[in-house]
Amino acid sequence: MKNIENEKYGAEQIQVLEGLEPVRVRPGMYIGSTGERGLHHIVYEIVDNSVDEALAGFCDDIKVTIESDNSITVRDNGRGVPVDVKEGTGKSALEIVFTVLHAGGKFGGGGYKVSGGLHGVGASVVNALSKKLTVKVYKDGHIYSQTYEKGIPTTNVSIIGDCDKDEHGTEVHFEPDDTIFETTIYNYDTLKTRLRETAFLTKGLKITLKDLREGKEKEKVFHYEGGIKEFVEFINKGKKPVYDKVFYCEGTKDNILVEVALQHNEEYQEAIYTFVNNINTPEGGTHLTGFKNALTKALNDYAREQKYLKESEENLSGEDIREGLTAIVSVKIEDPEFEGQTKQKLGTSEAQFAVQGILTDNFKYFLEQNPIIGKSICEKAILARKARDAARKARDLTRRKTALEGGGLPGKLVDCSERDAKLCEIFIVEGDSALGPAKDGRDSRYQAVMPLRGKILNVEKANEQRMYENAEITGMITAFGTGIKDEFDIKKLRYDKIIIMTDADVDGAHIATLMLTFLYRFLPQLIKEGHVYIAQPPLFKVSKGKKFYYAYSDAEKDERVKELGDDADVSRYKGLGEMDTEELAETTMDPETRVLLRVNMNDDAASELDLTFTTLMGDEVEPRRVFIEENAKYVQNLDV
Ligand code: TTJ
Repeated sequence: MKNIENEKYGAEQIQVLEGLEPVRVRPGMYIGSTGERGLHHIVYEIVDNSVDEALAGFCDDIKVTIESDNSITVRDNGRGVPVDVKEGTGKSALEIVFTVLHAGGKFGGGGYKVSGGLHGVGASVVNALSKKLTVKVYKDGHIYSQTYEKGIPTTNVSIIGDCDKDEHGTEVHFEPDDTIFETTIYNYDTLKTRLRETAFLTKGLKITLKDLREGKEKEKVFHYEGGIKEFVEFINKGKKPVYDKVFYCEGTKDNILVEVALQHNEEYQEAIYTFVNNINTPEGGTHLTGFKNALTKALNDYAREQKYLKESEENLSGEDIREGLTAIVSVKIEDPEFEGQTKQKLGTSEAQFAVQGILTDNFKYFLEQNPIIGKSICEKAILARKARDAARKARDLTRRKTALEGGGLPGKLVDCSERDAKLCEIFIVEGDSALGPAKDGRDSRYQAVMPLRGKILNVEKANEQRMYENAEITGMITAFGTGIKDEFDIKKLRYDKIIIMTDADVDGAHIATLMLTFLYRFLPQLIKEGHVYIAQPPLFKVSKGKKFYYAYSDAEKDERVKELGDDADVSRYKGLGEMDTEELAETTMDPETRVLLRVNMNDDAASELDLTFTTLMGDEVEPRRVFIEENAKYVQNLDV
């Protein structure tokens, strides 16, 4: 850490832009949503200020606490937000940071800012959305403090006590406003995943997450001297690495700081996570392009030098080289430019050449220094090429075959009659026993049904060729109509809703998880654009005389029994097949009365497959949904 006396910043550096009313009027515009995601976002918003201080070299310890009342405290050991009065405003810099939109410290050179950047909206937004916020600054032997309610100061900045002369840092405590947020209950695991990622990306920074809520008390420390190198080890844990070492390099070019870490594992998926100023860029951009170019060129050069590739053979493709690759590409840029529809794609062209240059040199050197590793990477890529050629042949064959079968639609599909895709739905049904009631219970104009036999292929574990040989998978792709990979075309989607309908038991949840994994890997656009749903069949029917209720959880069942009296009749549905046509239609299929979960993708933290679920109609959280949420992330560890 640099010495705290080295640099002096003052209130002049704080830029003043506009007032806070719009934030409370349209919170979604500033933090994306007022749901669980937005609630967690405001924590990152505050923490990112401390991370900036760490990136500037003045802070190496951040503590985040979920207090017993679901309020949050963030404390760092940085220089402390300036408290001096900004000329011309009569206000302290501290007050400006917390009450003026887009006010933040401007670093004079060498400062890579996380906060106030791509997603960063600043501390004032968090303040505006908090019932109460208190900030304390520890510096020069004093504790300065100010409090606010809904963003409005309720005290002046004043000294409320003394501290050790050498102590320095900032502490913010806030209570999210429950009239703004749909929920104010924090999820420890959500914060954990994101804070762990932040710690991986900022080597040496120690982040402590503490939960003080009754019955949930726990604490975790994230501190990685190896930074993204340890991140790659973490992601590859539980997979078989092709070689022991993790490649790592760092360098600076054009004032862009570049770090890359990578290691191959024996699986087939590529998992490349890219970051700009610690912010995940799921759409990639120039840094990703530079990475791919360098890797492809360096490995092909090496493979030729070592004669692993014959002169008559073509270069290995980037895709072949990246099979089973886990990589992190992290760049720090002072003023990054973003492009694309959602402004999430890095556009800064210098970043491509910085990553390309630094990686090419370092990776070539690494291969030369580690010939055994070099050989195994080349062999893996050559094998991948062979498998890909075979897969292409299998795919062509599948395509030709379906075309020959007339109309191209799979035989198992029970289609609907409507041709306007916007009105159509397809139910993917587990097992043949549920097919009958589903077929009879549907509205055949708008609802199609397709059965899955047994457990579908776990695409995390299979190579592409096996996928094209799998009838369940190719049948679904054909039925959906969009094609995959280069041929994917959302306009050809034959159903607006793809509804996964499985038994309400562990096997059913597992099948739903495998389905989601398949869709996530091969047709992610369908999830992104909100076409994928999970049906929610009831778990119980509680009846007495002519009166009956369906219940979707144990709690709901108990409530209904209480209502109808202890002599009520309770039947448990073990599977879809146990419901008669009318029951299945009413509870699970009829748009007027059913409950559906819509599947969303969450990319707040990059390294975990994170699917979230929005309930349409009703808000019962039942065990199966929890199972899917838990296991969608870990499906690669499940064996089929
Ligand atoms: C800015 O330049 C002058 C010296 O201090 C720099 C600064 O503001 N550092 C800083 C801010 N460290 N920590 C923060 C901070 C911490 C939290 C938890 C919340 C906010 C808004 C800022």
